[in-house]
Amino acid sequence: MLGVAALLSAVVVVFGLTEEDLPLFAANGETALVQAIDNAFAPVEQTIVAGTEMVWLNRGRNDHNIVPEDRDPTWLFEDDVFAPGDEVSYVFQTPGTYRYYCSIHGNLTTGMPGVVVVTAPS
Ligand SMILES: [Cu+2]
Repeated sequence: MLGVAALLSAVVVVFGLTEEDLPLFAANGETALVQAIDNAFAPVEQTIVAGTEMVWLNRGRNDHNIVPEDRDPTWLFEDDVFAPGDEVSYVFQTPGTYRYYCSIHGNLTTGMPGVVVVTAPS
């Protein structure tokens, strides 16, 4: 029995509690929209269920970009600029809080910050 308990705790350590290790949820076919206007994201904060495709649409007259807080290239577009009328999208599969900003018009605290809050499916 002790062996089982030790094994279980080893599994918990291996599949620990960091954000990276939370489960991936498959795309669910739903979309949510954030508009980039001049110069802000609207809404600034968007909450979605994991598996939802986030779409950013540039409704302004300026170019914008989306730079992740952690500069993790696995979830976005760090060096991409999207022009007026263009859109970019990404399916968030892992619950968490994803802060970003437009580096053309600000940083995480001023100018054009945004955040996507991804919750686990119920
Ligand atoms: Cu911008």
